[in-house]
Amino acid sequence: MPADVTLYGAKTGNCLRVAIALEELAIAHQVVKLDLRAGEQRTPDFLSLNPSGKVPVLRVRSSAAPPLVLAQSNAILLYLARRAGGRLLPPETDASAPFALERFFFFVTDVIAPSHAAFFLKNKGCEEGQRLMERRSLEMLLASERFLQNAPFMAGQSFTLADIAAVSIVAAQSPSIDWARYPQLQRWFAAVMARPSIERGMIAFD
Ligand SMILES: N[C@@H](CCC(=O)N[C@@H](CS)C(=O)NCC(=O)O)C(=O)O
Repeated sequence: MPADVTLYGAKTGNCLRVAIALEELAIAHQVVKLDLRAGEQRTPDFLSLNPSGKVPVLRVRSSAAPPLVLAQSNAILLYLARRAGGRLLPPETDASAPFALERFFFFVTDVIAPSHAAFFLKNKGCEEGQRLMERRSLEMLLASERFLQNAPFMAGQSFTLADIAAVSIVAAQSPSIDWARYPQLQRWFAAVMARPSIERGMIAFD
C-alpha cells in the first residue's frame, strides 16, 4: 500500500484490533491518539473526518486518488485484509476461508458485542444487566477452546482476522479466565501474544 496511512484512535479494543492488523501486515502508518475522556472525538476537525465522532478512523492518502477515510473497526479490518491479498483472510480457494470469516464474526458479534453492552450498562448504573452481559461474553469466549483442538489458530493453520478479533477480548478478559481448564486457549494466547506485531499493536495508543 504505497500511501500515507493514519490511524486515529484511543486505547480501546476496536482501535487496538486495527493497530494490530496494520502491524501484522507491516503497513507503515502514523497513529494519532485521541483523548476520549476529554472529548477530542467531538472537535470540529475530527468530526469533519468522522461525523459520528467515534474512533477508530483510518485515513489513506495516495497521489493516485482522493483520500479514503474509513470508520467502523470491522470495515477497516476487512478493507486491510482485502488489500493485503490473502493475508489475514485465506484466499477464497482455501478450504479454511469460510471459517476465518465465521470465527471473525463469532468473536465480533458473540463475544465482543456483549462485552460492549456490559460496558454501556455499567455506565448506566445497571449492575444486573452488566453482570449478565459480562457472563454471556465470557461463556462465548470460552467456547472458542473447541476451535483450537486440532489447529494452532482460531480458523486453522494460519493467523487470520479471527485471531485479531479474539486476542484483544481474551487479553481484556484474561483475569476472569480459569486458564487451567482451557489448555488450548492458553497455548494459543501465549503464542499470539508473543508475535511482535501483536506486542507493537497492543501498545499503539500507550
Ligand atoms: N462500531 C464502531 C464503534 C465505534 C465506537 O463506539 N468507538 C468508541 C471507542 S471504542 C468511541 O469512539 N467512543 C467515543 C464516544 O462515543 O464518544 C466500530 O467498531 O468502530
